[in-house]
Amino acid sequence: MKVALITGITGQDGAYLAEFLLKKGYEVHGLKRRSSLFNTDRIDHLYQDPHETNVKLKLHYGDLTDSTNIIRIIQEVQPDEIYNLAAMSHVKVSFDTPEYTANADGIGTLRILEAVRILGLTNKTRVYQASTSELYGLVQAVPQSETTPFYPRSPYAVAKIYGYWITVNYREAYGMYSCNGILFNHESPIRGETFVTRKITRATAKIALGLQSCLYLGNLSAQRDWGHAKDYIEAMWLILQQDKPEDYVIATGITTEVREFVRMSFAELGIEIEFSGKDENEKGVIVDVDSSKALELGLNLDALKPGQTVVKVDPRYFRPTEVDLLLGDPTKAKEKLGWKLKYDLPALVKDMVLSDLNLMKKDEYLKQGGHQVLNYFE
Ligand code: NDP
Ligand code: GDR
Repeated sequence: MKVALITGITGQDGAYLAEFLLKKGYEVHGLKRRSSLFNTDRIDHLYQDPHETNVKLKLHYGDLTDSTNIIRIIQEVQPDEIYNLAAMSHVKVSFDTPEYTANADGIGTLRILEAVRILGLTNKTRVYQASTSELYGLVQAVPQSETTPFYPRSPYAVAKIYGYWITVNYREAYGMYSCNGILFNHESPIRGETFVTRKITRATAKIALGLQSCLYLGNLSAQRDWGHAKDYIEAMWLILQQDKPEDYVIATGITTEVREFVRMSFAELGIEIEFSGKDENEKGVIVDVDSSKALELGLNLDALKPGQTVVKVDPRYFRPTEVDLLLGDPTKAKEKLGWKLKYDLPALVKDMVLSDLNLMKKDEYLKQGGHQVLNYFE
Protein backbone atom coordinates (compact mmCIF):
# COMPACT_ATOMS: atom_id res chain seq x y z
CA MET A 1 0.00 0.00 0.00
CA LYS A 2 1.34 3.41 -0.97
CA VAL A 3 1.47 6.20 1.59
CA ALA A 4 0.78 9.82 0.63
CA LEU A 5 1.11 13.03 2.61
CA ILE A 6 -1.03 15.98 1.48
CA THR A 7 -0.33 19.47 2.78
CA GLY A 8 -3.39 21.70 2.33
CA ILE A 9 -5.74 18.71 2.71
CA THR A 10 -8.51 20.96 4.03
CA GLY A 11 -8.50 23.07 0.82
CA GLN A 12 -10.33 22.52 -2.46
CA ASP A 13 -7.66 20.42 -4.18
CA GLY A 14 -6.53 18.63 -1.04
CA ALA A 15 -10.06 17.39 -0.37
CA TYR A 16 -10.58 16.04 -3.90
CA LEU A 17 -7.09 14.53 -3.99
CA ALA A 18 -7.54 12.80 -0.62
CA GLU A 19 -10.75 11.18 -1.85
CA PHE A 20 -9.09 10.17 -5.13
CA LEU A 21 -6.07 8.58 -3.41
CA LEU A 22 -8.18 6.76 -0.82
CA LYS A 23 -10.18 5.23 -3.70
CA LYS A 24 -6.88 4.09 -5.23
CA GLY A 25 -6.05 2.26 -1.99
CA TYR A 26 -3.50 4.72 -0.57
CA GLU A 27 -3.02 5.44 3.11
CA VAL A 28 -3.49 9.21 3.19
CA HIS A 29 -1.97 11.58 5.74
CA GLY A 30 -2.94 15.22 5.81
CA LEU A 31 -1.36 18.30 7.35
CA LYS A 32 -3.98 20.57 8.84
CA ARG A 33 -3.65 23.88 10.63
CA ARG A 34 -4.99 24.46 14.08
CA SER A 35 -7.89 26.88 13.93
CA SER A 36 -10.35 28.16 16.53
CA LEU A 37 -13.24 26.61 14.60
CA PHE A 38 -13.35 23.28 12.77
CA ASN A 39 -11.78 23.72 9.34
CA THR A 40 -12.35 20.23 7.94
CA ASP A 41 -15.74 20.75 6.22
CA ARG A 42 -14.41 19.68 2.84
CA ILE A 43 -13.09 16.34 4.11
CA ASP A 44 -15.63 15.52 6.82
CA HIS A 45 -17.25 12.92 4.55
CA LEU A 46 -13.88 11.09 4.47
CA TYR A 47 -13.35 11.19 8.24
CA GLN A 48 -12.45 7.93 9.94
CA ASP A 49 -12.62 7.48 13.69
CA PRO A 50 -8.97 7.28 14.83
CA HIS A 51 -10.02 4.77 17.51
CA GLU A 52 -10.95 2.21 14.86
CA THR A 53 -8.39 -0.17 13.37
CA ASN A 54 -7.30 0.04 9.73
CA VAL A 55 -7.74 3.81 9.51
CA LYS A 56 -6.67 5.04 6.06
CA LEU A 57 -7.00 8.81 6.56
CA LYS A 58 -4.90 10.41 9.28
CA LEU A 59 -4.62 14.11 10.05
CA HIS A 60 -1.66 15.82 11.70
CA TYR A 61 -1.51 19.34 13.09
CA GLY A 62 1.13 21.44 11.41
CA ASP A 63 2.00 24.53 9.43
CA LEU A 64 4.24 25.16 6.44
CA THR A 65 5.93 28.00 8.31
CA ASP A 66 7.29 25.58 10.95
CA SER A 67 10.05 23.21 9.82
CA THR A 68 10.03 21.27 13.08
CA ASN A 69 6.58 19.82 12.53
CA ILE A 70 7.27 19.17 8.85
CA ILE A 71 10.39 17.15 9.64
CA ARG A 72 8.63 15.26 12.43
CA ILE A 73 5.57 14.38 10.37
CA ILE A 74 7.57 13.28 7.32
CA GLN A 75 9.78 11.15 9.55
CA GLU A 76 6.74 9.55 11.17
CA VAL A 77 4.78 9.00 7.96
CA GLN A 78 7.67 7.95 5.63
CA PRO A 79 5.55 8.92 2.61
CA ASP A 80 6.02 7.53 -0.90
CA GLU A 81 4.44 10.70 -2.28
CA ILE A 82 4.07 14.22 -0.92
CA TYR A 83 1.60 16.62 -2.53
CA ASN A 84 2.52 20.13 -1.39
CA LEU A 85 -0.80 21.93 -1.88
CA ALA A 86 -0.76 24.15 1.21
CA ALA A 87 -0.49 27.84 0.46
CA MET A 88 -1.86 31.27 1.12
CA SER A 89 -3.55 30.94 -2.25
CA HIS A 90 -5.43 34.22 -2.74
CA VAL A 91 -3.65 36.57 -5.14
CA LYS A 92 -5.36 39.77 -3.92
CA VAL A 93 -4.80 38.90 -0.24
CA SER A 94 -1.09 38.33 -0.95
CA PHE A 95 -0.72 42.09 -1.49
CA ASP A 96 -1.92 42.53 2.13
CA THR A 97 0.20 39.70 3.59
CA PRO A 98 3.31 39.59 1.38
CA GLU A 99 5.82 38.43 3.99
CA TYR A 100 3.64 35.63 5.31
CA THR A 101 2.87 34.57 1.73
CA ALA A 102 6.59 34.38 0.93
CA ASN A 103 7.18 32.34 4.06
CA ALA A 104 4.36 29.83 3.57
CA ASP A 105 4.30 29.54 -0.24
CA GLY A 106 8.00 30.03 -1.01
CA ILE A 107 10.08 28.89 1.97
CA GLY A 108 7.37 26.36 2.89
CA THR A 109 8.23 24.44 -0.28
CA LEU A 110 11.92 24.46 0.67
CA ARG A 111 11.04 23.13 4.13
CA ILE A 112 9.33 20.10 2.58
CA LEU A 113 12.14 19.34 0.12
CA GLU A 114 14.84 19.84 2.73
CA ALA A 115 13.02 17.59 5.21
CA VAL A 116 12.94 14.81 2.61
CA ARG A 117 16.65 15.30 1.97
CA ILE A 118 17.86 15.42 5.56
CA LEU A 119 15.71 12.42 6.50
CA GLY A 120 17.47 10.39 3.80
CA LEU A 121 14.25 9.88 1.83
CA THR A 122 15.56 11.36 -1.44
CA ASN A 123 15.27 8.02 -3.27
CA LYS A 124 11.95 7.03 -1.73
CA THR A 125 9.72 10.09 -1.56
CA ARG A 126 8.34 11.80 -4.66
CA VAL A 127 7.27 15.43 -4.27
CA TYR A 128 4.57 17.28 -6.20
CA GLN A 129 4.71 21.08 -5.99
CA ALA A 130 1.50 23.08 -6.64
CA SER A 131 2.84 25.62 -9.11
CA THR A 132 0.56 28.02 -10.90
CA SER A 133 -0.25 29.84 -14.12
CA GLU A 134 0.21 33.03 -12.07
CA LEU A 135 3.95 32.52 -12.72
CA TYR A 136 3.34 33.73 -16.30
CA GLY A 137 1.78 36.98 -15.03
CA LEU A 138 2.38 39.77 -17.50
CA VAL A 139 1.74 38.20 -20.88
CA GLN A 140 4.95 37.21 -22.69
CA ALA A 141 3.33 34.77 -25.13
CA VAL A 142 0.09 32.79 -25.59
CA PRO A 143 -0.75 30.01 -25.22
CA GLN A 144 1.50 29.49 -22.21
CA SER A 145 3.49 26.26 -22.13
CA GLU A 146 6.32 24.70 -20.08
CA THR A 147 8.83 26.88 -21.99
CA THR A 148 7.08 30.27 -21.76
CA PRO A 149 9.06 32.78 -19.66
CA PHE A 150 7.67 33.83 -16.27
CA TYR A 151 6.83 37.41 -15.20
CA PRO A 152 5.05 37.27 -11.80
CA ARG A 153 2.66 40.07 -10.91
CA SER A 154 1.85 39.58 -7.21
CA PRO A 155 3.57 38.65 -3.96
CA TYR A 156 1.78 35.30 -4.32
CA ALA A 157 3.27 34.66 -7.75
CA VAL A 158 6.73 35.78 -6.64
CA ALA A 159 6.59 33.36 -3.69
CA LYS A 160 5.42 30.59 -6.01
CA ILE A 161 8.33 31.31 -8.37
CA TYR A 162 10.66 30.41 -5.51
CA GLY A 163 8.66 27.22 -4.93
CA TYR A 164 8.90 26.38 -8.62
CA TRP A 165 12.66 26.84 -8.93
CA ILE A 166 13.59 25.20 -5.63
CA THR A 167 11.63 22.14 -6.77
CA VAL A 168 13.59 22.09 -10.04
CA ASN A 169 16.84 22.67 -8.15
CA TYR A 170 16.36 19.76 -5.72
CA ARG A 171 15.61 17.53 -8.68
CA GLU A 172 18.80 18.59 -10.47
CA ALA A 173 21.06 18.86 -7.41
CA TYR A 174 20.03 15.74 -5.47
CA GLY A 175 18.33 13.59 -8.11
CA MET A 176 15.02 13.87 -6.27
CA TYR A 177 11.76 13.00 -7.99
CA SER A 178 10.34 16.49 -7.44
CA CYS A 179 7.99 18.02 -10.03
CA ASN A 180 5.91 21.09 -10.68
CA GLY A 181 2.37 20.95 -11.95
CA ILE A 182 1.81 24.40 -13.47
CA LEU A 183 -1.93 24.40 -13.00
CA PHE A 184 -4.21 26.99 -14.53
CA ASN A 185 -7.31 28.09 -12.62
CA HIS A 186 -9.49 25.22 -11.55
CA GLU A 187 -12.77 25.53 -9.77
CA SER A 188 -15.57 23.40 -8.29
CA PRO A 189 -18.55 23.54 -5.94
CA ILE A 190 -16.05 23.49 -3.03
CA ARG A 191 -13.91 26.36 -4.36
CA GLY A 192 -13.12 29.01 -1.72
CA GLU A 193 -15.95 31.56 -1.62
CA THR A 194 -13.76 34.60 -2.35
CA PHE A 195 -12.35 33.40 -5.68
CA VAL A 196 -14.21 34.99 -8.54
CA THR A 197 -16.05 31.93 -9.93
CA ARG A 198 -17.48 30.85 -6.58
CA LYS A 199 -18.29 34.43 -5.66
CA ILE A 200 -20.28 34.62 -8.89
CA THR A 201 -22.11 31.28 -8.57
CA ARG A 202 -23.05 31.96 -4.93
CA ALA A 203 -24.32 35.43 -5.82
CA THR A 204 -26.36 34.30 -8.85
CA ALA A 205 -28.05 31.67 -6.66
CA LYS A 206 -28.74 34.27 -3.95
CA ILE A 207 -30.08 36.82 -6.42
CA ALA A 208 -32.40 34.18 -7.94
CA LEU A 209 -33.69 33.36 -4.44
CA GLY A 210 -34.16 37.03 -3.50
CA LEU A 211 -31.42 36.90 -0.83
CA GLN A 212 -29.10 39.42 -2.50
CA SER A 213 -29.80 42.24 -4.94
CA CYS A 214 -26.47 42.91 -6.63
CA LEU A 215 -23.11 41.24 -7.28
CA TYR A 216 -20.08 43.55 -6.97
CA LEU A 217 -16.97 42.56 -8.91
CA GLY A 218 -13.59 43.98 -9.92
CA ASN A 219 -11.95 43.51 -13.32
CA LEU A 220 -14.58 41.97 -15.61
CA SER A 221 -12.20 41.84 -18.58
CA ALA A 222 -9.66 39.45 -17.03
CA GLN A 223 -9.43 36.23 -19.02
CA ARG A 224 -8.86 32.89 -17.37
CA ASP A 225 -8.41 29.31 -18.53
CA TRP A 226 -10.88 27.64 -16.16
CA GLY A 227 -11.11 23.88 -15.61
CA HIS A 228 -12.71 21.58 -13.04
CA ALA A 229 -10.64 20.70 -9.95
CA LYS A 230 -11.68 17.03 -10.20
CA ASP A 231 -9.86 16.76 -13.54
CA TYR A 232 -6.80 18.62 -12.25
CA ILE A 233 -6.11 16.52 -9.16
CA GLU A 234 -5.90 13.46 -11.40
CA ALA A 235 -3.11 15.22 -13.32
CA MET A 236 -1.21 15.78 -10.03
CA TRP A 237 -1.26 12.06 -9.37
CA LEU A 238 -0.21 11.20 -12.94
CA ILE A 239 2.75 13.60 -12.67
CA LEU A 240 4.13 11.51 -9.79
CA GLN A 241 3.64 8.14 -11.57
CA GLN A 242 6.08 8.66 -14.48
CA ASP A 243 9.52 7.11 -15.06
CA LYS A 244 11.19 10.52 -15.15
CA PRO A 245 10.36 13.59 -13.03
CA GLU A 246 9.24 16.53 -15.19
CA ASP A 247 7.14 19.70 -15.00
CA TYR A 248 3.77 19.94 -16.76
CA VAL A 249 1.24 22.61 -17.70
CA ILE A 250 -2.31 21.57 -16.82
CA ALA A 251 -5.00 23.65 -18.55
CA THR A 252 -8.01 23.38 -20.85
CA GLY A 253 -6.58 25.45 -23.73
CA ILE A 254 -9.61 27.77 -23.74
CA THR A 255 -9.80 31.20 -22.13
CA THR A 256 -12.91 33.14 -21.09
CA GLU A 257 -13.60 36.61 -19.68
CA VAL A 258 -14.91 37.01 -16.13
CA ARG A 259 -17.85 38.87 -17.73
CA GLU A 260 -18.78 35.76 -19.73
CA PHE A 261 -18.56 33.52 -16.67
CA VAL A 262 -21.07 35.85 -15.00
CA ARG A 263 -23.40 35.74 -18.00
CA MET A 264 -23.26 31.93 -18.17
CA SER A 265 -23.98 31.59 -14.44
CA PHE A 266 -27.09 33.75 -14.56
CA ALA A 267 -28.25 31.95 -17.74
CA GLU A 268 -28.03 28.62 -15.91
CA LEU A 269 -30.87 29.87 -13.68
CA GLY A 270 -32.96 31.28 -16.55
CA ILE A 271 -31.79 34.89 -16.11
CA GLU A 272 -30.41 36.52 -19.25
CA ILE A 273 -28.16 39.52 -18.61
CA GLU A 274 -26.30 41.96 -20.82
CA PHE A 275 -23.36 44.23 -19.97
CA SER A 276 -23.26 47.92 -20.83
CA GLY A 277 -21.12 50.91 -19.80
CA LYS A 278 -17.36 51.10 -19.42
CA ASP A 279 -14.72 50.51 -16.75
CA GLU A 280 -15.98 51.41 -13.29
CA ASN A 281 -19.42 52.27 -14.68
CA GLU A 282 -20.01 48.93 -16.36
CA LYS A 283 -23.20 47.15 -15.28
CA GLY A 284 -24.90 43.82 -15.82
CA VAL A 285 -28.60 44.31 -16.49
CA ILE A 286 -31.41 41.74 -16.82
CA VAL A 287 -32.81 41.55 -20.37
CA ASP A 288 -35.04 38.49 -20.04
CA VAL A 289 -36.23 35.94 -17.52
CA ASP A 290 -37.00 32.41 -18.67
CA SER A 291 -39.78 31.36 -16.30
CA SER A 292 -40.01 27.80 -17.66
CA LYS A 293 -36.34 27.14 -16.88
CA ALA A 294 -36.80 28.73 -13.46
CA LEU A 295 -39.83 26.53 -12.81
CA GLU A 296 -37.81 23.42 -13.62
CA LEU A 297 -35.42 24.45 -10.84
CA GLY A 298 -38.22 25.27 -8.41
CA LEU A 299 -37.46 29.00 -8.58
CA ASN A 300 -39.89 31.88 -8.57
CA LEU A 301 -38.23 34.72 -10.44
CA ASP A 302 -41.28 37.05 -10.49
CA ALA A 303 -39.39 39.72 -8.53
CA LEU A 304 -36.64 39.95 -11.18
CA LYS A 305 -37.53 42.30 -14.04
CA PRO A 306 -35.82 43.31 -17.29
CA GLY A 307 -33.89 46.54 -16.77
CA GLN A 308 -32.82 45.62 -13.24
CA THR A 309 -29.08 45.96 -12.51
CA VAL A 310 -27.67 42.81 -10.91
CA VAL A 311 -23.91 43.31 -11.45
CA LYS A 312 -21.81 46.39 -10.64
CA VAL A 313 -18.09 47.12 -10.62
CA ASP A 314 -16.45 47.96 -7.30
CA PRO A 315 -12.83 49.18 -7.68
CA ARG A 316 -11.99 47.76 -4.25
CA TYR A 317 -11.60 44.39 -6.02
CA PHE A 318 -9.04 45.73 -8.51
CA ARG A 319 -5.47 44.51 -7.93
CA PRO A 320 -2.40 46.76 -7.79
CA THR A 321 -0.98 44.69 -10.66
CA GLU A 322 -3.28 42.44 -12.66
CA VAL A 323 -2.81 39.33 -14.76
CA ASP A 324 -4.92 40.07 -17.82
CA LEU A 325 -4.81 36.89 -19.83
CA LEU A 326 -4.09 33.25 -19.04
CA LEU A 327 -4.38 30.55 -21.67
CA GLY A 328 -2.54 27.28 -21.21
CA ASP A 329 -1.22 24.76 -23.68
CA PRO A 330 -1.72 21.28 -22.15
CA THR A 331 -0.24 19.35 -25.11
CA LYS A 332 2.64 17.84 -23.10
CA ALA A 333 0.31 16.60 -20.33
CA LYS A 334 -2.08 15.10 -22.85
CA GLU A 335 0.65 13.36 -24.81
CA LYS A 336 2.99 12.20 -22.02
CA LEU A 337 0.59 11.67 -19.13
CA GLY A 338 -2.42 10.62 -21.19
CA TRP A 339 -4.35 13.23 -19.20
CA LYS A 340 -7.94 13.85 -20.37
CA LEU A 341 -10.52 16.47 -19.44
CA LYS A 342 -13.98 15.30 -18.41
CA TYR A 343 -15.49 18.75 -17.79
CA ASP A 344 -15.76 21.71 -20.17
CA LEU A 345 -16.66 25.23 -19.02
CA PRO A 346 -20.47 24.89 -19.40
CA ALA A 347 -20.37 21.66 -17.35
CA LEU A 348 -18.25 23.39 -14.69
CA VAL A 349 -20.60 26.39 -14.49
CA LYS A 350 -23.62 24.11 -14.24
CA ASP A 351 -22.04 22.01 -11.48
CA MET A 352 -21.16 25.11 -9.43
CA VAL A 353 -24.41 27.03 -9.94
CA LEU A 354 -26.70 24.09 -9.14
CA SER A 355 -24.66 23.20 -6.08
CA ASP A 356 -24.81 26.79 -4.80
CA LEU A 357 -28.53 26.96 -5.52
CA ASN A 358 -29.04 23.97 -3.23
CA LEU A 359 -26.80 25.49 -0.57
CA MET A 360 -28.48 28.89 -0.71
CA LYS A 361 -31.92 27.31 -0.37
CA LYS A 362 -30.89 26.63 3.23
CA ASP A 363 -30.38 30.39 3.68
CA GLU A 364 -33.80 30.94 2.13
CA TYR A 365 -35.43 28.67 4.74
CA LEU A 366 -33.54 30.50 7.50
CA LYS A 367 -34.75 33.85 6.19
CA GLN A 368 -38.33 32.60 5.94
CA GLY A 369 -38.02 31.50 9.57
CA GLY A 370 -37.12 35.07 10.56
CA HIS A 371 -33.37 34.46 10.96
CA GLN A 372 -30.73 36.89 9.77
CA VAL A 373 -28.88 35.87 6.60
CA LEU A 374 -25.55 37.56 6.03
CA ASN A 375 -24.08 38.49 2.66
CA TYR A 376 -20.31 38.62 2.51
CA PHE A 377 -19.11 40.91 -0.25
CA GLU A 378 -15.49 39.73 -0.41
P1 NDP B 1 -7.16 26.51 -1.04
O1 NDP B 1 -6.97 27.92 -0.68
O2 NDP B 1 -8.54 25.96 -1.22
O3 NDP B 1 -6.42 25.57 0.04
C1 NDP B 1 -5.20 25.94 0.59
C2 NDP B 1 -4.84 24.95 1.67
O4 NDP B 1 -3.59 25.32 2.26
C3 NDP B 1 -5.84 24.89 2.83
O5 NDP B 1 -5.92 23.56 3.31
C4 NDP B 1 -5.19 25.76 3.88
O6 NDP B 1 -5.60 25.48 5.20
C5 NDP B 1 -3.75 25.38 3.68
N1 NDP B 1 -2.78 26.34 4.22
C6 NDP B 1 -2.69 27.66 3.99
N2 NDP B 1 -1.63 28.19 4.61
C7 NDP B 1 -1.04 27.17 5.26
C8 NDP B 1 0.09 27.05 6.10
N3 NDP B 1 0.84 28.12 6.42
N4 NDP B 1 0.43 25.85 6.60
C9 NDP B 1 -0.31 24.75 6.33
N5 NDP B 1 -1.41 24.79 5.55
C10 NDP B 1 -1.76 25.99 5.02
O7 NDP B 1 -6.30 26.25 -2.37
P2 NDP B 1 -6.57 25.26 -3.59
O8 NDP B 1 -6.97 23.94 -3.07
O9 NDP B 1 -7.40 25.95 -4.61
O10 NDP B 1 -5.10 25.18 -4.23
C11 NDP B 1 -4.18 24.19 -3.80
C12 NDP B 1 -2.77 24.64 -4.16
O11 NDP B 1 -2.67 24.81 -5.57
C13 NDP B 1 -2.34 25.98 -3.57
O12 NDP B 1 -0.96 25.88 -3.31
C14 NDP B 1 -2.59 26.98 -4.67
O13 NDP B 1 -1.73 28.08 -4.53
C15 NDP B 1 -2.25 26.14 -5.88
N6 NDP B 1 -2.93 26.47 -7.11
C16 NDP B 1 -4.30 26.55 -7.15
C17 NDP B 1 -4.97 26.77 -8.33
C18 NDP B 1 -6.45 26.86 -8.41
O14 NDP B 1 -6.94 27.38 -9.43
N7 NDP B 1 -7.19 26.36 -7.44
C19 NDP B 1 -4.20 26.93 -9.60
C20 NDP B 1 -2.76 26.77 -9.45
C21 NDP B 1 -2.17 26.55 -8.25
P3 NDP B 1 -6.97 26.11 5.82
O15 NDP B 1 -8.09 25.25 5.28
O16 NDP B 1 -6.73 25.97 7.27
O17 NDP B 1 -7.05 27.52 5.35
P1 GDR C 1 -6.72 34.18 -9.54
O1 GDR C 1 -8.23 33.83 -9.15
O2 GDR C 1 -6.28 35.48 -9.05
O3 GDR C 1 -6.61 33.90 -11.02
O4 GDR C 1 -5.93 33.07 -8.71
P2 GDR C 1 -9.46 34.76 -8.73
O5 GDR C 1 -10.65 33.93 -8.93
O6 GDR C 1 -9.25 35.39 -7.41
O7 GDR C 1 -9.41 35.95 -9.84
C1 GDR C 1 -9.56 35.67 -11.22
C2 GDR C 1 -9.71 36.99 -11.97
O8 GDR C 1 -10.98 37.56 -11.65
C3 GDR C 1 -10.81 38.94 -11.40
N1 GDR C 1 -11.88 39.43 -10.53
C4 GDR C 1 -12.08 39.08 -9.26
N2 GDR C 1 -11.43 38.21 -8.45
C5 GDR C 1 -11.91 38.04 -7.19
N3 GDR C 1 -11.31 37.15 -6.39
N4 GDR C 1 -12.97 38.77 -6.71
C6 GDR C 1 -13.65 39.66 -7.48
O9 GDR C 1 -14.60 40.29 -7.03
C7 GDR C 1 -13.19 39.82 -8.82
N5 GDR C 1 -13.61 40.58 -9.86
C8 GDR C 1 -12.82 40.33 -10.89
C9 GDR C 1 -9.43 39.03 -10.76
O10 GDR C 1 -8.95 40.36 -10.82
C10 GDR C 1 -8.66 38.03 -11.60
O11 GDR C 1 -8.20 38.65 -12.77
C11 GDR C 1 -6.40 31.73 -8.62
C12 GDR C 1 -5.94 31.17 -7.26
O12 GDR C 1 -6.54 29.90 -7.07
C13 GDR C 1 -4.43 31.01 -7.22
O13 GDR C 1 -4.06 30.31 -6.03
C14 GDR C 1 -3.99 30.19 -8.43
O14 GDR C 1 -2.60 30.06 -8.43
C15 GDR C 1 -4.47 30.86 -9.71
O15 GDR C 1 -5.89 30.95 -9.68
C16 GDR C 1 -4.10 30.05 -10.94
